[in-house]
Amino acid sequence: MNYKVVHQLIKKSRSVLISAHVSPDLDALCSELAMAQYLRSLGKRVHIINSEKVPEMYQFVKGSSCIKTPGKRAVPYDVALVFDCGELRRIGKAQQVLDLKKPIVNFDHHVTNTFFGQYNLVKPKASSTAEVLFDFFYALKIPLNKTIAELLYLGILTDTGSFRYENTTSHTHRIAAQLVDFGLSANKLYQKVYTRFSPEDLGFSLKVASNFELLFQKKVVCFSLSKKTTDYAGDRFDIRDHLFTTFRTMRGVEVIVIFTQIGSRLTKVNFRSNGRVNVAEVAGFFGGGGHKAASGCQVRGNAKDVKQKVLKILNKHL
Ligand SMILES: [Mn+2]
Repeated sequence: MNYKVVHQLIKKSRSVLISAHVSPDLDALCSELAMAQYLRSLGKRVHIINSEKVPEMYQFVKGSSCIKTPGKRAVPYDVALVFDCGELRRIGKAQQVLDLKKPIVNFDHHVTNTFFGQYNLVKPKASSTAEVLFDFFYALKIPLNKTIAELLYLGILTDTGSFRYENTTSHTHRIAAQLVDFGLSANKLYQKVYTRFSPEDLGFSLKVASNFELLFQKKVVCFSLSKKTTDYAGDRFDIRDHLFTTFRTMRGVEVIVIFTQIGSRLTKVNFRSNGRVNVAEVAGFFGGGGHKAASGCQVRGNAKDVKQKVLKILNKHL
């Protein structure tokens, strides 16, 4: 890993651009904010520019109000740090502020990463980008503080599904232990992330959940959602996330797949695997990407046709 080279590059720059993927999750946001904290402690000017504003459900994260969306003006910077993106185009509209003459550092953990940076700190075995960033700080003996520890913990907590997914290793737990030692409360952080449904929202989500379909000897749980359903919650909560979390607990289930028709001839497909089936391969077949246990793609066609095509390929991986 080019830790030292990247650190030199950061240290000699005056202004740093930070970005992460569209529809950011907590791993993306918290990695950005943890790095920003460190850079500010070095006296750097930091611009965090994401494609969209921070979703309401993540606005509790300390410092998230400093994250901006691309404006009309160019942002002057010396180096760009991109977090949690398998490909550069995943930063969406933030590409507008990129100056391709300036170096890009790619911090990530997607197996499908394209190594788009001049420097690539990519660890497909890491649970999260927050874990990659922890390793970066650790290797360079950079001291952390409680705020950074909380941010990294949130990234790891959510990308491992609260330390339940296959990407959780002994290394992940050792890092978590070191972070908790900064005096953070695992319970409080858990509550902030997961105890957040209004009675109406939870009722709605459970109603949607009751429309599940079981396929292939009950190994696959399938949902076909309308855009109206996925839009219902706005950015208060992510209904797909809730369905995934709920249905992972069903005995014998290998894969959960959600089809959402997002255009007249465009369907979004999201996969989660309980560990045995590599859903990055299935999404990859349709031009998408992700991780072994969490992936997605967009396929041309209405939900019904896409479902048929995707399930056929998925069946081969069971
Ligand atoms: Mn991630």
